[in-house]
Amino acid sequence: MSDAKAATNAHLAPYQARGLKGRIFSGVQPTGNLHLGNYLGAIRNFVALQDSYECIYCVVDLHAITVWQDPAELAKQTREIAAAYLAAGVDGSKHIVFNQSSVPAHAQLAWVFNCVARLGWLNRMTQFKEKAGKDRENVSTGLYAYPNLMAADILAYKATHVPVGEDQKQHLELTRDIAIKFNNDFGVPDFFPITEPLIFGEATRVMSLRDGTKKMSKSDPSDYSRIVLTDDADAIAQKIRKAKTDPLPMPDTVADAEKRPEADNLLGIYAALSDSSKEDIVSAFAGQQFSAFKSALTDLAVAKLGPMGAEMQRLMADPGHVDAVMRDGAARAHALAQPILDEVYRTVGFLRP
Ligand code: AQP
Repeated sequence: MSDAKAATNAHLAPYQARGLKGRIFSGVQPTGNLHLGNYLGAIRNFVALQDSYECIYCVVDLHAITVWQDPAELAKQTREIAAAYLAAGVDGSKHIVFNQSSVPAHAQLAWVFNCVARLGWLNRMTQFKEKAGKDRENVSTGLYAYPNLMAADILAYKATHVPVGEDQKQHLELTRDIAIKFNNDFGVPDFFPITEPLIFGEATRVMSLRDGTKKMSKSDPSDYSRIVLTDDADAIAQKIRKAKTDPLPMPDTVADAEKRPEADNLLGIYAALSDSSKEDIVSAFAGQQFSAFKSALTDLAVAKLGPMGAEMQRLMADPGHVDAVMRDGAARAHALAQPILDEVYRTVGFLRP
C-alpha cells in the first residue's frame, strides 16, 4: 500500500468505528450573488452528506478578500451564506457552521503551507490565471496564494473528504500535494490525510445562462447569467425564458445534447433539480420546442428553490439566530483545529519558551 493510502486509511478508522465515512470540510465565499451553481455543485451535496460524515461547513471570508469587498457588504454576505446553509437543510447543531476568520488556525496553518507549496505548483493553477486575466501585476498576492489557504482550511481539521464543484478539483489536488510534501519533509507519514474530493450529481459544473461555455459565476457582470438563490418566481421565470438556446428542437440523445452547450446545461440543471438522470430528461423532452421545456424548468426551479429562498430571507431577518449558530460553530471548530495546529508547530520546530 502507498504511504498516501496508508495515511488516509489511518485517518478514516476512527470515523468508521462510529459508523461514519469520514470528516468533511467545505466552504463557500461570501462574495454575493449566491447562485444555482453554488447550490447544485456544493451546498445541496453538503446536506446530502451530513448523515454519513462529520461535517464542517465554513463561510470562507478570508478567501473573499482576495478581491476587493466592501466591508459592510462582506459582513452581510457572510451571514447570507450561513443562512443559505441552514435554509438548504444543514443542521448547525449537529454539524459545524462558522466563518473562517473566527478561527485563527486557518491563517496560521496557511503561512506554514506558503512555505511548503512550491511556486511552480501555484503557477499551474488555472483559476488564478482566469481571475487575474491580463491584469496579473495588479491582483492581490492573496489571490495567488489562495490554494494554500484552501489547503489549510481542509487540513486544519484533517478532513478526509471535500465536496466541491468541478472547478475546485485542481485546488484539491494541490491540497493533496501539500499534505504529501509536509508528511514527507517532516518525516510524519500519517500526519495529514490525503483528502478525497467528492464531486457528484448531474450538475457539477453549471454554466452561465447567457453562454454555455462559461461557468455560472457570482462575478459575471450579467444578472441574467445566473439564478440567484434569493430570486423570486418572476425573476427565475424571466431568466430561464431569456436563457440562450440554439435554434434546433430539444436534443434526442445525451450525445447530441453534449454537442450543444446551452441545451446540455439546461438539461443538466433540470436533471439535478428533479433528482433524475440526464438520460431520462433528454428522453422526456426529445424533439420538443425549447419553450415547452423552459416552462417546465421554470416550474421545477420555482418549486425547488422558492422555499429555500424564502427561508433564507426569514433567517436574514433574524441575524441573532444565524450569528449564534456561527458563534457556537466557531468555538467547536477552534477546539478541533487548535490541537492540530499545535502539533504542526511542534513538528516544524517552533519554540514555545
Ligand atoms: N458554476 C458552478 N457549478 C457547480 N459548482 C460551482 N461552484 C461554484 N460555481 C459553480 C462551487 O460552489 C462552491 C463555492 O464556490 P466559491 O464561492 O467558493 O468560489 P467560486 O468557485 O469562485 O464561485 P463563483 O460563484 O464562480 O464565484 P466567482 O465569480 O467569484 O469566481 C465550490 O465548491 C465551487 O466548486
